[in-house]
Amino acid sequence: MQIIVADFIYTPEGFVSGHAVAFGSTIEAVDTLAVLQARYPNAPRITTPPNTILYPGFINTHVHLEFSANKTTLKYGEFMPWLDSVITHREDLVGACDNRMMYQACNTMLESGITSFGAISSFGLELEVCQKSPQRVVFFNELIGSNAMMADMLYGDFLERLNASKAKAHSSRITPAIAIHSPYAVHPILIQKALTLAKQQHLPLSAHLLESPAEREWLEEGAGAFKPFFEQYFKSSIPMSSVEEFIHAFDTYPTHFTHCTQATQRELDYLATKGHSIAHCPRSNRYLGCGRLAIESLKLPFSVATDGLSSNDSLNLFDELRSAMMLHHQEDMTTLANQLIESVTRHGADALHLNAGEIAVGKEADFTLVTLPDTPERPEELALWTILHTQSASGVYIAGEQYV
Ligand code: MCF
Ligand code: FE
Repeated sequence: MQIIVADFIYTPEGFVSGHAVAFGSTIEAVDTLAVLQARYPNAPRITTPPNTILYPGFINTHVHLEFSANKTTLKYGEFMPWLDSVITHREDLVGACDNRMMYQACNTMLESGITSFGAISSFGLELEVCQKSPQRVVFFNELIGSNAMMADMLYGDFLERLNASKAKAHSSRITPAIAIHSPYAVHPILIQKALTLAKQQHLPLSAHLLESPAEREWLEEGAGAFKPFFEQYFKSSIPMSSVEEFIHAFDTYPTHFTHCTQATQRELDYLATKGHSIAHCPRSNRYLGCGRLAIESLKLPFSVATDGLSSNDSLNLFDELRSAMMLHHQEDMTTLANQLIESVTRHGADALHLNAGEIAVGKEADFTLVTLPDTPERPEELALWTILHTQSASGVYIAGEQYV
């Protein structure tokens, strides 16, 4: 048992001062230091620098580690040219991405206070890195493929990867999970099989959804930039699912949908009625020309996430949060900053089925410490100064152990 003291603690009731947290691998108590010292007289005390805020560990719900080698290879600006460049360079990029590079990616996330992340795994190549990384990893095995003739083979390969991640679950902080790539790239037969499995085994589930204008045009009209792409690579010229069919397939299982930048208000409201959530990736959406998710009118929870280096310039969560501040430039600054912090804590934990994301008794002792450069004049601006002034966390704890 240890006791940590900080000038401010981000609790479900808001920022509190004059408090401390007693913890082992989970949080035991949140109270004044005097009360905690009386209750745990032998617990060592951890002090933090002035103007430090104790947050629950931050959660990045959507990242593709296998694409970490990309710097100047993939084409940014518009979705379809990007996707073409992924198809052209995928082998080289994935080949160039070794474990060292993926450790580096995990470490960048750790230094920016990310204690848990959702790894979207296309090939299972990051499994060893995720097993060894100190962070909690929800390992989303990706199911992708539109050719019905190949369905059995693709599903078999997916099951093998899923089982490999299950085998690591006991010796690491990995949770096995499923990612259905998207409505345009996965055959309905495969979608049904994966959904049945996720429901039976209560596995976290995620899917890219309505990311680009081209995706919408293809799903609705079978036209636009996706048409020549599908004709060329898949010898098919009609979409496999409509938007409605795809969305309705998930009705009875809460799913974490990524992007949704091109979803209508009606579709977003429908997703809200079914208990779903959204991974919102501001820089990825900007770099792939996908538009802005109107977070101000969402009725469902969202988490801010980095996506992979395939559509970003860093995996630093503070960079992402600052970008969100710029993208949603019409929002009130302090309100938005508070929403963004909630998105990478409580909402991220809910989306990934983690018992984390809150400084509350019984939750995992995952902490991110942020030290502000000066004394905050107004306490209501703590979230804002956190986002604007921080490049890296001043301390990171996972399961009660210090890593930064
Ligand atoms: O989230 C971004 C953009 N949307 C879709 N896919 C990916 C993203 N970053 C990497 N990807 C991967 C995806 O997992 O790129 C491949 C898939 O393996 C695209 S193939 C349709
Ligand atoms: Fe993605």
